[in-house]
Amino acid sequence: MNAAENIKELKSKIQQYDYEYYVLAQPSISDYEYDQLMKQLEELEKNNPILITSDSPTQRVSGQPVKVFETVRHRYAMLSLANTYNETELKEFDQRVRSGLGKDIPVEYVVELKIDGVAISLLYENGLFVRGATRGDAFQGDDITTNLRTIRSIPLKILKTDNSPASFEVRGEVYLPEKSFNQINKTREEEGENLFANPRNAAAGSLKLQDPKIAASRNLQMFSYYFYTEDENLTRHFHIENLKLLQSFGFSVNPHFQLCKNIDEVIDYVKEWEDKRSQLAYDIDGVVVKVNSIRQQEQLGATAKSPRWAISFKFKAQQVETQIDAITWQVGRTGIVTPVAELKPVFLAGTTVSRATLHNPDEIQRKDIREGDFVLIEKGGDIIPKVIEALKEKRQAYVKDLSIPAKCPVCDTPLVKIEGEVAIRCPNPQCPGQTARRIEHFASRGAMDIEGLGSALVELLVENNLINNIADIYKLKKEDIANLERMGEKSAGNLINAINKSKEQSLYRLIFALGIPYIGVNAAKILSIRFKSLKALQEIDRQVLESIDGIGEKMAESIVEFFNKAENIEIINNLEKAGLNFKEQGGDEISGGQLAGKIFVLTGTLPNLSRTEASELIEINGGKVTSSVSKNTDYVLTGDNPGSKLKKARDLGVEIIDEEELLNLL
Ligand code: 0OX
Repeated sequence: MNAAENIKELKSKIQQYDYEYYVLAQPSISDYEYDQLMKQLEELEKNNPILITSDSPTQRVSGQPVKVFETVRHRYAMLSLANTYNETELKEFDQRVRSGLGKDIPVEYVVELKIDGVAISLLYENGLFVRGATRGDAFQGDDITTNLRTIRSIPLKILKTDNSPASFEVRGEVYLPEKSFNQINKTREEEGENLFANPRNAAAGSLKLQDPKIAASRNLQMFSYYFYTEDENLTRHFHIENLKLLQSFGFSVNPHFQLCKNIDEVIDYVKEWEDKRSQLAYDIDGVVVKVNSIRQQEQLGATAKSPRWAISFKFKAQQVETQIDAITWQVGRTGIVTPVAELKPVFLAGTTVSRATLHNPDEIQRKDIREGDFVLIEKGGDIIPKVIEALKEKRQAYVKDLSIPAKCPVCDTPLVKIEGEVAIRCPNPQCPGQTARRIEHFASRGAMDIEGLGSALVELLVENNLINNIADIYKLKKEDIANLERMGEKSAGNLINAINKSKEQSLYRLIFALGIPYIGVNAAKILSIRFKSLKALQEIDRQVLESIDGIGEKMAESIVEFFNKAENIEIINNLEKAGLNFKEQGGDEISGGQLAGKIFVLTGTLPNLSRTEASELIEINGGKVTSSVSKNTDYVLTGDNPGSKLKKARDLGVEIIDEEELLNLL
């Protein structure tokens, strides 16, 4: 056998073994034998580089790290699913489907588990995986092919079949099994990095990594659940046949799909999985119901947002019972003191939980929660779960009433209760507890994103008097950090690099990072677009702030109060001296909104929004407004009496929208 034949045979063997291992979970050879085959292939390819093809199993991690992902347009819009939450809503969906198709026409449904991951589209040409993208805004997403190629349940080349389609697209969900998620978070904790809140966030973060080598180490997986093709020979008449076709091509299809003759069978399936979900090795957040007949799917069509032939049934958040060992009090960055339930560790939705927030003293009193109580806890989108209720029937006689602290648990300053608010607050701005939380917030991922500066290290730095406020971060020296417990030269060097890198962060992140009470990310974006510099914001008076759409009275008051304090001005001056970016550099910095990367041109008078308001709305949502129409323009927003820009848009075939359509885009 010559090298070419040898390589061909090895590739096909490994492809089959990958399929058995990663898709069927039924390996037929040992890991050792598999590794030997891989080694042989690598060796042969090394000696015959001309014979390396992109579908070779040795080429899953290939290409250089990417700086930015390219935007690609989807062939078929990636619509999202409408949600239902109860039986009645499912029956209403069934009624809508039936009346859409005509009375007495039989309808069958396919039910599938709703995988809680990241929706992805894969494109195949002549049997080869050529491109994969995220959902994005449904019409355009990010090209993340290099990272998707590392996922072993995505075939680089489809398995041999009689029907070799010229071109087709597959939709599916990339997810992270719970075990892998826990491992990733464990490592991140050990290395002082921010933890992922749940497996979905971890999967999304992994897919957006610039380096495919790291993505490959994350053990991402994919379940495929929809098939599109224009190839006449391939179009199956039923969705369930398409799922089987996908399996035969070597895609991993979740095995728990089922055909239902009517909506009652659908409801039975939903109930069955609501109970069984915790047995799975991955998260699901509901069930997806799809009309089985493709013809009927086409007849029903879609609304602007979602198909009319499919719906999701969302499960309630998972709950679990445990016991409160103690209730402790924690000081937040704005001085608010919150009660925290220290729990008997319990496993819930993928992680072991040992603390849960109790929000505020009023909530404890309203729900009558006490130390020693048995409670139900639930996880939302955050890492810290919440206590839903105390199981009063299980309460022991000795459980005592909870006393609300009169003094700050960290600095002993008498606490104050603010008029009209449920919270209690430590009024001492120098409180080390508050300082640590403020610094932690400043460094957090949504703010200045200083990798490695997590809560444990911040506490250590504050305890050792190395930092007393956010500006001190930029005065830290490598030696100061390297001398701390559990830190070495290398991690100290990494931290200094991350701190220096954060100086470039955009203005809205800086405004958010300052931790002005009531100013969240959205308000920070509005302020950065409106005032363009931190110095300008500092000078503004309350009336002007209040007149801005999206900035309420409370926010305006809080901003003015913040900039009136001498200690804050001193910190800001020190941040400026350290060289932080104090200026807004343009709309596209504010990324990640619904209109991310979209270029707009405005013409004419809009019915409700002024020109400035419309521009701000676009920019806050990540879009950019320019003055002249070109082939790069995505949308021309028109109102009454439009100018020549409208004609130019028509000539160039640029999409023309009105105010209502803009609001629909959002
Ligand atoms: C899921 C899931 C999501 C594809 C075409 C219309 C609806 N999260 O598991 N979406 C779909 O179907 C989309 N199916 C699923 N199973």
